[in-house]
Amino acid sequence: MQEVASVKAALKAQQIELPSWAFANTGTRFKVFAQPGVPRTPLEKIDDAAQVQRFTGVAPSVALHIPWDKVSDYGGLAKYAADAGLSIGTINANVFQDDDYRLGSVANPDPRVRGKAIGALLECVDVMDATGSRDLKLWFADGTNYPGQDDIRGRQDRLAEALAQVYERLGPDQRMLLEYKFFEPAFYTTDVPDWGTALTQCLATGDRALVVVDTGHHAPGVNIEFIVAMLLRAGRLGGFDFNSRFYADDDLMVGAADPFQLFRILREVVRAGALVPRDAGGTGESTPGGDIAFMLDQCHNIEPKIPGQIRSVMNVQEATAKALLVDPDALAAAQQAGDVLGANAVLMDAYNTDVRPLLAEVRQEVGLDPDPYRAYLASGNQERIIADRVGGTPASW
Ligand code: RM4
Ligand code: MN
Repeated sequence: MQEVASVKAALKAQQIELPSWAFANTGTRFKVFAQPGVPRTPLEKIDDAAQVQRFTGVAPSVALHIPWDKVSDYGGLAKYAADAGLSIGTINANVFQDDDYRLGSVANPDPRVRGKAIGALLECVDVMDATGSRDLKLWFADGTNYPGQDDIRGRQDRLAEALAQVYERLGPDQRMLLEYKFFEPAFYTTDVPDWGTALTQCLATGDRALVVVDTGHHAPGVNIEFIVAMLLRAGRLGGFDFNSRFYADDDLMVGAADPFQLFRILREVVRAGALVPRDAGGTGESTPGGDIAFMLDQCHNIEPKIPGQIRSVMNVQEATAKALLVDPDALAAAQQAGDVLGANAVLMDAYNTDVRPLLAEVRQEVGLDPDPYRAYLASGNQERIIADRVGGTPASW
């Protein structure tokens, strides 16, 4: 069995990053349902993220999306976050919501549009400099809808050129995270559709170009933990965008659709000793490719947003605790002996453990309420923001 003390230490050292956009009004292409009390400004999004951190204690950073979180003073924004006990996490570049990007951004056939997109990415690096953010996350909506529409290889060349140009601008401690997604909004080819393409582009770009696995960005049935194991082995896993999907890129709460898959993914992370960041204590050690950013990338379209984020963090913690409970010696022995059922049982024993009491203890040991979700509901914050945030324009897509 795993030492309870080391499991607890790892759970206390775990860090999960919150997406600023999770607190905004979001929806499908059919309807965005507005919710009362939604933040009107990036500062109010930080206030909401601070609530999640206040009750969970493992969510100390918030990711921004530019231009959704555009402000005139990024240093001031970072200071505001620091005063709220948070740091600014990953900077997400949005080069998909401008008319110019109809045929793509960095892979667009028009050099003028490519230049504009690269300019937007370089601006994100300025934001990183001003906020102290480490990671630039790139997701491109680029692709084509019809066979013959554009040259598949030419688009890869344009993409490579853009990545190289932006990489060049990064500071020595900054990283580029490249995210893939198999389709949507493009329906025929997508320029970064899978981990093979993302990894190939990263390898050509540089050591600090790493792949991001968004759990919702795969075809049904894809073995995501296998991809995670491969990227970890190559030292090229930069981070996760956690969410769940029943069908496509559903952006539902992580652990809601398939907690077993989440466990299997986190088990590979634990197996690689990559759970907790460098210098954070606990049992993990960093991988050669650098630390892994554990980010949520979700939309709470019909459920309340702060509680949705708290529930998501708790879901990641539960899957992590189970992954930490896998007995590596018993597993290795069973694998070595060719004991198929025995090896599987080691994993399933861990997965089937009710880890909620353990997590309640962990929280109490660091002075938190054992049940962050109920504690938040009882705190009165939801009523307060609903009463306070009247007027203005709620943040939305
Ligand atoms: C994309 C991708 C990005 C996220 C945007 C909102 O599908 O997952 O990570 O920033 O959506
Ligand atoms: Mn994502």
